[in-house]
Amino acid sequence: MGTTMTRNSLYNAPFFQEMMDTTANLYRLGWDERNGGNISYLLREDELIPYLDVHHVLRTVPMSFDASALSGKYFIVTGSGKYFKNVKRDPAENLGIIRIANDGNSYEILWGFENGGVATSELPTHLMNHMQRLAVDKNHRVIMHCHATHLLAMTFTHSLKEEDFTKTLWEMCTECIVVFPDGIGVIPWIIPGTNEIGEATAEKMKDVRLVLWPHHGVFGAGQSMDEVFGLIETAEKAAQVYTVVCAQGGKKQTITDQQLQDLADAFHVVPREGILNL
Ligand code: 2HA
Ligand code: ZN
Repeated sequence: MGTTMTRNSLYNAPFFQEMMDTTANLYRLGWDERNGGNISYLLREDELIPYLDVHHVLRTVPMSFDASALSGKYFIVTGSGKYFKNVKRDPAENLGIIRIANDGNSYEILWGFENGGVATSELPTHLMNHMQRLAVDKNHRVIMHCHATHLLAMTFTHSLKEEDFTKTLWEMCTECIVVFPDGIGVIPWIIPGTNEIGEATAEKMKDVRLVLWPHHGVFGAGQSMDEVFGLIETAEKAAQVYTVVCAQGGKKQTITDQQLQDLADAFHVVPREGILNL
């Protein structure tokens, strides 16, 4: 590799296109008003090399927690205070590519975050979730946060007990138990952007890929952008159906626990324990 090597435009990289499309979709769906929402996507070095000189560090930014388990790992991340609405128009201002530094207490900006920007205010939760998910799934890659409207609304009107919340979502669309047999986790209300909310969320991520932040939004985890988007979309659709069911006067009949178990068996998934009464 000499100095004459020409690189491909980063804007054509598949992961870059996925970031632009996903932020645009989340905005279009109304789940990321203003600077709401954030995404981080774990990238392999060999995916980046054709597009970026990974030896050229633009800036180093300190962090207030130990992410040494992720040292040397690369992420494309949305920016703090940036609007998903604006990502497609100006990716370099609203997105960044970072590498977790060797000390685990800072990250290096390799591209983007132009004009002094930094990674999302929810970086502690993102990185803690990545560490937790990688510990249980070596193919894990994406953490996504958004303010999905009906899920958020349900945190005002529905029991916040995880078993109750999961059961209601499973009942609202036949697909749900197949898409998230692990159910949904719920943490207490905590100030966003803190290490404390990151730790509480990551603790849940040991067992589930969806975690609800009451009166705020939802976090999803998975192996690809499509998988995580689909996971959040499926739970949000169930919450929307729940909202309509309530508005129509409530359930007259439902998918029974036995039918939910039959679905799980048919699709070879194991439903989280303690939810179905059989
Ligand atoms: O990035 O959504 O939770 C803005 C937020 C904070
Ligand atoms: Zn948020």
